[in-house]
Amino acid sequence: MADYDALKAKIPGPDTGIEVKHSICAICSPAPHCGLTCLVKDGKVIKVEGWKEHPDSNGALCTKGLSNKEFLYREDRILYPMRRIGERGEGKFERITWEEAYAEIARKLNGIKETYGADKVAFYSGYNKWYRSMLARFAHSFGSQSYGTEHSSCFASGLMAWQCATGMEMGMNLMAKLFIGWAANGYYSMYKLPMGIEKLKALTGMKYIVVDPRITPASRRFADLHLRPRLGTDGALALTMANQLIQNGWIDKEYIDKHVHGFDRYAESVKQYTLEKGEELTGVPAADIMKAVEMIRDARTMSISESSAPLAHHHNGMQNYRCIMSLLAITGNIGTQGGQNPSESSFSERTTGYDTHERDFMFETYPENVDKAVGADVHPLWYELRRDMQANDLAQNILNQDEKSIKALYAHGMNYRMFAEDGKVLEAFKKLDFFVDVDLFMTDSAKWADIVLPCCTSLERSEFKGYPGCHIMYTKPVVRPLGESRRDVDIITDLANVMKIDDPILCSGYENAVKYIFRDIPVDLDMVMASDEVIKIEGIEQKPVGWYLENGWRTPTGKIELYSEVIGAHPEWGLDPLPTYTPPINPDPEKYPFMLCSGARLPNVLHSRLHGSPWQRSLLPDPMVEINPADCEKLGIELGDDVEIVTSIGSLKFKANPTHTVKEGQLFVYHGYPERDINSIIPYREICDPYSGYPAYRSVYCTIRRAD
Ligand SMILES: Nc1nc2c(c(=O)[nH]1)N[C@H]1C(S)=C(S)[C@@H](COP(=O)(O)OP(=O)(O)OC[C@H]3O[C@@H](n4cnc5c(=O)[nH]c(N)nc54)[C@H](O)[C@@H]3O)O[C@H]1N2
Ligand SMILES: Nc1nc2c(c(=O)[nH]1)N[C@H]1C(S)=C(S)[C@@H](COP(=O)(O)OP(=O)(O)OC[C@H]3O[C@@H](n4cnc5c(=O)[nH]c(N)nc54)[C@H](O)[C@@H]3O)O[C@H]1N2
Ligand SMILES: [Mo]
Repeated sequence: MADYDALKAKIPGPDTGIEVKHSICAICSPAPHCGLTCLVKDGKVIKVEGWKEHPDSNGALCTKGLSNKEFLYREDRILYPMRRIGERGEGKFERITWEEAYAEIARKLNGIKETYGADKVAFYSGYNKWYRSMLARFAHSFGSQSYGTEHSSCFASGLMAWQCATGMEMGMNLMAKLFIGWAANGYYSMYKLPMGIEKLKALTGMKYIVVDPRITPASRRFADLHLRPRLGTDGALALTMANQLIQNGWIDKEYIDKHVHGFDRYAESVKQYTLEKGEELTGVPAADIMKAVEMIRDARTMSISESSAPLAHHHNGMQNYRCIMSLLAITGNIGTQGGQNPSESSFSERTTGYDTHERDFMFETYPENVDKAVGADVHPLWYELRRDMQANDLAQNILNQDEKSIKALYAHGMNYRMFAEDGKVLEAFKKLDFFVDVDLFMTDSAKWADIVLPCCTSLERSEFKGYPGCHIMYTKPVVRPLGESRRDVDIITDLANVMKIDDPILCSGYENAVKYIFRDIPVDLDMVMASDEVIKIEGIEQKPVGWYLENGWRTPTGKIELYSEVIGAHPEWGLDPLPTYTPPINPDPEKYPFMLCSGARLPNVLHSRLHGSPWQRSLLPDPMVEINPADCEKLGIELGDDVEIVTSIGSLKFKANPTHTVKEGQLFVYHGYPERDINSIIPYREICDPYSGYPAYRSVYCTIRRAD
């Protein structure tokens, strides 16, 4: 330690040869993208720590962020463009030049456009966000609506629920008297949120209800009340609470009369959810439901966590979400001080406080007279509200092998293991005429591509990055890109040019595109590009709280819609305009008595990214299933035993991890372990959410037995 301090005191200095440079961590979602201080020697990163002066992360870094060096130098980094020479999936490739790669991609994609139509090419992005506006425009200018992303399983379902209710994206509010952490454990998924909550609880005395079947760090540290419903029954819990609030007159009648559409129909439909029925459906004792209702009555202001995944990953996910958010509508907590308010505008999926022309940039070349985006026929509400591809429907679309089938896939960051029933995705890869994947690593998905292109990490590139409080920065590479790897955005620009796409703005490259996107924002981007600092943009006016209540929401009625007119206008969809509850689907209750939740977050890994990083992997090396000790006793299972989980489409072995943190009858496993791919046994179509198209990763009926 002393040696390190002595070394640090000398930095930067000619005698150490160590330079100090700044960048951002892009391993996890854009919400944090924490600032990094990188120590660089001989052109290599030798250490990464938090950037103390960064206005958003202030020097903090999580375990994932601390492994940026391991991530950058992962052994399977792709260094050159590659062309497949073996069978699909075999992993045999030859090195080619960038020019050869671009020429071949241009020939193949333009050939498919000529023979079958541009709409037979799909464009996809995995979890990464920073290049997405370029990729969407590339797809649209090429002539395809089928641009899709990991939003097909993440974040968009909650957004769609809010689009139905207010027409806008909404954000939670930590200045409420009561906060409900509904399916939220930020300690593992977003460490900055609990840090803020801890401070505010102490400062303002905010009350906190946790709704989570599991005992978690959040429930232990925050919960004034912890409700533990069965997985996927949150809609029933929320409607039971709503019924009590209405029956007891603990709602904001004046606000409802003025601002809420469809209240009478809603009130009528929730009458069936008596306390007894609520307890029966959710497993939460009626007395506890009543305690929560009384806390809402006493609070006056209330906010509820937004859920990108755990509430959405169910057959009834989006409806459950609508049921929960309806509690805010009937208590007068939407668009008010201390309630849920529209999110400050975002750039590149990060809340910033300024409103750019990013969506126009993405959609102004959207092709109209072509086949609709993949999934539009199966999940019409998705298409109505999003206009892009529901990527979960892509495999089936390809396997159908009909006139609507996609022939070629151009992807940045394709990870087939993120999809439920992912064996079908591999089957679909086999059927493609052409498949390109751009990734950092030679992943098990890239091995199925015809051409694999190497991109670079945030430490090797420049990008514009917005932060709350009207901040913007342009990062600088801290080391040269490894091998011949390039920025995703440059690959898209180069291809657009080689393919002769008629779109001068796209073809002029990322920096120019961002200037176009920022054209009405009072900031000189050349100055931002020249600076090493995070810059605050002055002179941006924010809409005052209550503005939308006064001026109308972006819904057909201009009001907060409990009864969605968007859904109501399409009875042929068979979807309910009201927030209603349906139980998760069990194909055979006798055979499948357990409920499986796959994919709650672990602090040390992020999806497929860090299982290959030895340091992170060592923190939880074995794929485990968490199971209640009472269930273990019944089944004769002990810690570390090999057990088998069986669903309607397959079975998989795990090590047993008995724990009181999970409820009886429920099992928790974690996704991302390549050798125990839980998504290989999660059915998709039979149990997916008909509103959003999301997989039901978190409420899969199954059974478990010893694997002797
Ligand atoms: N069972 C189960 N499945 C789930 C979930 C669950 O809870 N349970 N969660 C779902 C959710 S919410 C999400 S968000 C998805 C996430 O799933 P994915 O989108 O698959 O996420 P990753 O595996 O992190 O990233 C995808 C790929 O991007 C590559 N990559 C990393 N950085 C870059 C870059 O800068 N450029 C390019 N081109 N590629 C890069 C990675 O190497 C990886 O191959 O998984 C979903 N799947
Ligand atoms: N370390 C790490 N951080 C991540 C990620 C990662 O992979 N690793 N992924 C990022 C991504 S893409 C996402 S989408 C977010 C997700 O982050 P979060 O939204 O925080 O999601 P989870 O941790 O999956 O789930 C939170 C809690 O919901 C509970 N839960 C699960 N199902 C239900 C249910 O049906 N009802 C209720 N009431 N509770 C339920 C779980 O027990 C869990 O404790 O995390 C992001 N942050
Ligand atoms: Mo996600």
